[in-house]
Amino acid sequence: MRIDIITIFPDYFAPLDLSLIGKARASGLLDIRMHDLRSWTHDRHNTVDDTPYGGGPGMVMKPEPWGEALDAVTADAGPNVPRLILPTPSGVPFTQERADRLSAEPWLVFACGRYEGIDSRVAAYAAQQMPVEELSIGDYVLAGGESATLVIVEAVARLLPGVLGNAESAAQDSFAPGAMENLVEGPVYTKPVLWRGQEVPSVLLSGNHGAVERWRRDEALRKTARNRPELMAAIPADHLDRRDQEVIREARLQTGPESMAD
Ligand code: JQB
Repeated sequence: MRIDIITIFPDYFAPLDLSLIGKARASGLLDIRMHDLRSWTHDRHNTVDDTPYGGGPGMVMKPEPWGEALDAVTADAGPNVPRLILPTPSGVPFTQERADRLSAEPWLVFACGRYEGIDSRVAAYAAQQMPVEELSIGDYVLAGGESATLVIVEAVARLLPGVLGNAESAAQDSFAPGAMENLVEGPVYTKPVLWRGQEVPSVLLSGNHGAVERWRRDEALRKTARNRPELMAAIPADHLDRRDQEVIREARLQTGPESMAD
């Protein structure tokens, strides 16, 4: 997969040299290219922002450097067109399902805004040339699109064949299609069996795979009920066996049906 990232802070992406993604790049599985938006400015101060029409606080990114950047980055590929990702707090929620779909794309371009965002004509122009997705990584306000881009690139890259060491792992993640529905992961343990007075739950040492799987599901249900009541509510009733229902009822008695999140 090829990924181009357009930003006024190319240094922000130094982490993409590390770990899984760094290795995938070194091996040629991932071709990530950073571009400094200011290289498509023409004034002495490399200006990328201006005051907002209609007034209001802050600055807005000027369309001209973005237009030139998108033209240049998408030019060197003949008939191939990339998918443009625009991280923005007003975007469609980025989910594991979106990560899966993006991981099947051959070429993604990320446009990282700053200030109060990018002049809206840039997205409209880009949409005439290529598929465009405005995505949000969550309901909080960041200072720019760079950290959101890092999040999306990591979530997508780890799904590429050969990037994750163990091909099994990605399929078993919480939120992965076909994982334990939409349950969060329960607790995990490794050696030593006794650490600072705490023992690993004995069922995990029992060698009884059926019992281990049942216990893991119990713990996942408990943690989901506690931390993510909205995920719990979305599980179809016919996906819950009698033991599931018992575990959930117990979890609700522990904290009460509403105040579970805190
Ligand atoms: C500028 C961004 C996010 C990109 C994602 C997420 O956009 C703004 N609007 C009002 C005030 C401040 C900003 C800052 N800003 C470009 C930009 C924020 C992405 C962003 C995002 N994806 N929160 N914030 N989930």
